[in-house]
Amino acid sequence: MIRYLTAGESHGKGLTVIIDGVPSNLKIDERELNFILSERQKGYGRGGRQKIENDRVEILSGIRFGKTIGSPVSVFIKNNDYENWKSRMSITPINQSVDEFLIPRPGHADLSGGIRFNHRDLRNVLERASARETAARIIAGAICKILLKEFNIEILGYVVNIAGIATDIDEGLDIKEIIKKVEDDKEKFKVDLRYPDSKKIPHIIKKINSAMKKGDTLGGIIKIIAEGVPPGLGDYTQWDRKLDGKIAMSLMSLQSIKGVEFGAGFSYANYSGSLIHDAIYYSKNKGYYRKTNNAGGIEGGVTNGNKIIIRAVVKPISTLRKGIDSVNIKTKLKSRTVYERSDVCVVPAASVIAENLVAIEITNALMEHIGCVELGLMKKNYKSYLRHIRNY
Ligand code: EPS
Repeated sequence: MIRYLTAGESHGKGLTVIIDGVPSNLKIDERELNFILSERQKGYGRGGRQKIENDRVEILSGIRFGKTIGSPVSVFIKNNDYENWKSRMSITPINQSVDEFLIPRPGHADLSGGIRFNHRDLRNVLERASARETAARIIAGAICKILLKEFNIEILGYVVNIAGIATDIDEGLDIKEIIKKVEDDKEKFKVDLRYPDSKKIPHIIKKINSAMKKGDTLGGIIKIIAEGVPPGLGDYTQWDRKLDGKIAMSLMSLQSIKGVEFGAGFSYANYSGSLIHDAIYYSKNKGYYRKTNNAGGIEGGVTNGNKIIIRAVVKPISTLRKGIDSVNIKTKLKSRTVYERSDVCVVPAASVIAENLVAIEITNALMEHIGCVELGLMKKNYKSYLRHIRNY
């Protein structure tokens, strides 16, 4: 089972992730991990911080001669910005006063986190609550994605709505086709939105530019799809073993996510059961199959062999240049939030992170099912499981 923990502050020395339970004999190319980090940093509407950072992994353990050895993998990612924050983020006491962060941003963890840990300088909260932490977390997912590729399981996260400009052009397309659209548009518009509908991209760019000018922020909806996932992963027998529950928790823990749905999701409310459930058919060639996939590939917490389809809503981030009404926690006086710097739109970045988080949960379900911690043995067991599916 993959377990992982991250540590590190946004403007501290750097971020660390320890990933426990990675199977042995998996080839890991540092360049692939660095590529994921660079994807996370992209997206039209990102802020100034991404110009300072050039995230790179420093692998500290668990890999030898380019392959995992079954020991915990630990990775460090340096914060370049630390140079500008050395005294304000000093680990040892210093003899000078530093500005305290006293005006909590609505929507951020500032106020609730301050109350929880009894911090009077809310910097202690925001440094850890920041989405910078995802640079470390995404590495756990990237390693899982590399593992899943060995089993022909592919996952893609992309964007289907920014600031209300929505598309369903992706429906029915497979991962390769969506990637092609996204790549073509990147070339055409010279912006990276991970949004597959070229007709609507100019409107989105306009919206982001206008939010930038106004000092505001924008949210949206991301979609994560997984292809090649066999039926039978996950479990219905206990609440904490359900795969959709695990994926939802993982995604809800991603900064700025406020809702997650599978398949038809919230629109299930609008249909009667006879119209929305995916009727089951059988043919000798295909085995069991469905003509629809409203369940989004998971029934009863267990995969059913269809494409896994997940959507999650990303709120507009809570650091606004124009400020929002708040209260100074020292004076208790009405105040506007203070602006240091921020992103305008993090929806594309969220889709990259989400793709990798989903990979972790699918990996765990797969590893639990085929019960091995060595790649070759896992593959052997997987073959026999695929045979079982064909014969069922
Ligand atoms: C982020 C780094 C942060 C923010 C953002 C994401 O850097 P800084 O605070 O120095 O600008 O840009 O963090 C937040 C959205 C947040 O709410 O704190 C990153 O690397 O992803």
